[in-house]
Amino acid sequence: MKKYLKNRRLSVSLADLRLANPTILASGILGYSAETLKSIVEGGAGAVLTKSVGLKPRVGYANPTIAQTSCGLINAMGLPNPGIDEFVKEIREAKTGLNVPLIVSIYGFSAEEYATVARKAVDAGADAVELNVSCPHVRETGSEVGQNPKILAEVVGKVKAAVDKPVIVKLSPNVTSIVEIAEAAVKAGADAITAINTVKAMAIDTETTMPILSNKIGGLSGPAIKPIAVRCVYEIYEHVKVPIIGCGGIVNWRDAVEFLLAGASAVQIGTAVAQKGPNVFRAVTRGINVYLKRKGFESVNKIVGLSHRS
Ligand code: RRO
Repeated sequence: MKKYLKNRRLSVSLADLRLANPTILASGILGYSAETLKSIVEGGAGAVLTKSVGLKPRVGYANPTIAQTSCGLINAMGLPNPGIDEFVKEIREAKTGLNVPLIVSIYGFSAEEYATVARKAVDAGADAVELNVSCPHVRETGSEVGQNPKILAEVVGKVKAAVDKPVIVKLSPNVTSIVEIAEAAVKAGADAITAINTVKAMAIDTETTMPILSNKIGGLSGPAIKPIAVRCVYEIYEHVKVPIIGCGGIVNWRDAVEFLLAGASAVQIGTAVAQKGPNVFRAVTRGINVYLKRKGFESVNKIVGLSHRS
């Protein structure tokens, strides 16, 4: 293991999880295979997250599912996944020899479905589950759960009762008050909050005069959404006590540090991995280490929420 991965300055505790550094592969990037998750760990990630998996297989939307814009990617994949019963094989294989926590992202079309999928993922070896209550464009799941505090509380409560591993809840920015939603999740037992999923968006082809995505509307990711995500983390940090994982547009160490200062205990990297490859984790971690040393901070923890001091 590389020296900086054993560096105490960089290690963080997140709910019950211990990470050698605060960078995590965001859900939805690079699909499902155990092989690709291992390549992300070799790239220096402190933990890995799978794409969202549900009770039954889903093919997702027809192409085009991705639109490249001048300021980021818009996707509407439509939750394609093999279903949890098939996916448990990948979880078991990914766990073999994996020296970082494996978090499985899950979704359902009812609270019971979320709980069943969570239980199967944990039984197969997941170290934690992240509840996708924030996919911006699949009906009757995702943000339809995460925009309604009552339904969200029911989902979180059922999953908490079903598993004995940390339950992380990934929130949508497409709400009036993300603080109200975060509070509902924590009150129902969430061990950590991830902020944020993609921002509802669309792109239109001026030649065909039609929406580019087959689903018309999708979710924007990449640097354009970073200031929105930092604001969400900052607001949530002022109101809830559980750890927050920042997500949205992180490309380099400075972006990551901004999230930590806003109140995140760790960060997820997504779109930048698709564009720069797995070594982005190593580059971001090295940059955080140099920053902490230069500023005289003995650990990542010392800068979490530092921008809130008066
Ligand atoms: O699969 C998707 O289309 C998708 C998901 Br599950 C999500 O959570 N966020 C997103 O932008 N796309």
